[in-house]
Amino acid sequence: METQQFKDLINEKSAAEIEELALKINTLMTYYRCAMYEVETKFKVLNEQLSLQHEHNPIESIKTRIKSINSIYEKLGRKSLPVNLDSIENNMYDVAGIRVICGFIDDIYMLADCLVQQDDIRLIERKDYIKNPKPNGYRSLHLIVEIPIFLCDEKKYIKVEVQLRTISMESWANLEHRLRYKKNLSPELTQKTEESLLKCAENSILIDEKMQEVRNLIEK
Ligand code: 0O2
Repeated sequence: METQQFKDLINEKSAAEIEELALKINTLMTYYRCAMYEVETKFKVLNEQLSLQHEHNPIESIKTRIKSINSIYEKLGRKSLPVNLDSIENNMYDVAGIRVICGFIDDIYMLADCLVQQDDIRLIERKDYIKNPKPNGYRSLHLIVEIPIFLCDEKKYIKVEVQLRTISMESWANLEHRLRYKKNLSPELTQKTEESLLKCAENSILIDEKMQEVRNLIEK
């Protein structure tokens, strides 16, 4: 698919036009990278400030990633959306992604609130898969935000996807992702795997709840 769509994109274009398109794609990806750094910095600042107030760092770690051009084209194609630069800007919400991993569930909501209250942040979408886990057991808080980046001659709002999770949500999601790509499982084994993953997800909820309880007890 990717190859065909890429061919469509550059079809019948001159070398100069292809070069111009490549430059535009690079520029757009740079905007996404800058926006991702801006959001990452905001979380680092919050972590510093909140660690002074609460005597612990709410953030365990932060991961960032920019979606590859191939994955972007693949997703646009899968969703039957036009494959061009405007379509990326208008229809893709997760080109720039940042994942914030916390020790405790309360910290997730506190950090999310602190972020969206900032006056340069526009909240586009909020999906709470912690209160409403996916049927397979997936949990995380997802935010789509827009943040301005300041260029020489303009201010441009860019979308960034933020995923906030606890350590146990992160390890469950990583393992589930790896197992999902194991091919050639029999239907019986697939069903067993799904059931076991759901059990693991239930146990991971218990771990998060217990950890939160222990912290509440200590902080009282
Ligand atoms: P990657 O490489 O992590 O970016 P869409 O994004 O349009 O496909 P939707 O409903 O808008 O779907 O997004 P959703 O499901 O709220 O969140 C998408 C992202 O959340 C995924 O990105 C994963 O990172 C994560 N995610 C959602 N569901 C699951 C799940 O069941 N298991 C795991 N491990 N991760 C999940 P991508 O694009 O799939 O991949």
